[in-house]
Amino acid sequence: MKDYQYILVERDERVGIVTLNRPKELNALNNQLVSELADALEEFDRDDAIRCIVITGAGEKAFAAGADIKEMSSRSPIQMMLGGFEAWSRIKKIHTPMIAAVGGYALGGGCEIALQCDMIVASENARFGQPEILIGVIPGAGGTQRLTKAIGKYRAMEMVLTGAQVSAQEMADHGLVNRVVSKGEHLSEAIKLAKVVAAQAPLAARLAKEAVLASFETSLEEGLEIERKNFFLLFSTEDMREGMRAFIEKRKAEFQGR
Ligand code: CO8
Repeated sequence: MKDYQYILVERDERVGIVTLNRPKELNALNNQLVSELADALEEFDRDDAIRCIVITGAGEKAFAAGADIKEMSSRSPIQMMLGGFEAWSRIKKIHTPMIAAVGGYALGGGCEIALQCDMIVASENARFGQPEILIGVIPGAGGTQRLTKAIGKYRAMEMVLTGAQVSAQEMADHGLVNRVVSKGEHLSEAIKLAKVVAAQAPLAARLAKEAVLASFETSLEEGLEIERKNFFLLFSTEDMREGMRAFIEKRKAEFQGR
């Protein structure tokens, strides 16, 4: 693992954990932090030993309070375009399932990183929001699209047009948060969930993630086609033979990722 300045990277069995680590600035996402995050996610993605990734924020107050406003405030459009924001697009290319463990604020780009994860576990004190309108801009890393697809037009519109923060429980009621847990328990619960995912056949997990995400991009017919092809493809894996044999022999499957 590389030396990182703004993130912490660790492993717990087959789970890779990345902690956004600028707690004094509420883990505000400067360009270097996002680039380090993308590097760490890609490194885990290439690592066969890692089968699920958890992203969390350091400190009690925030997952991340958004892109670094101080860094952005004097930028021109061209500087924004050339200024290292491409790292945000690398996050969506990660094949390994990712879980956001959210405690405190997940605002702006922080909410958008959580939205790029495949599941969200949140503390009861978590607050989600797209407050960009309050500083004269709009979400730029997927908030208008992924949030809308996750919670529907009317709720997303209210969040994006008013900048209002929404509680973890409300987000769970709207289908965006998988689990609301007691304050401070979000990381341990997310790791617990990640270990369940990590125990599955990893190629099946990757192709399952790809198929679910395809539903956001395609017509039903095309999505069903992707699902069917991925289903058939898994019949080429040793883990499929092992999984089905273990079922028949009434024992626990031992998946090798092949
Ligand atoms: N950027 C920079 N610094 C921040 C940010 C931020 N987003 N959020 C908090 N901080 C800093 C504060 O400036 C403060 O620093 P200092 O002590 O040096 O003054 C420190 O963190 C603590 O913050 P507060 O004193 O403000 O703490 P409070 O508890 O009073 O308030 C809030 C917490 C409500 C979270 C408040 O800090 C806040 O409103 N933050 C800004 C939230 C926001 O507007 N986020 C959206 C930013 S824009 C964005 O995310 C766009 C993403 C686009 C990506 C594009 C990809 C191509």
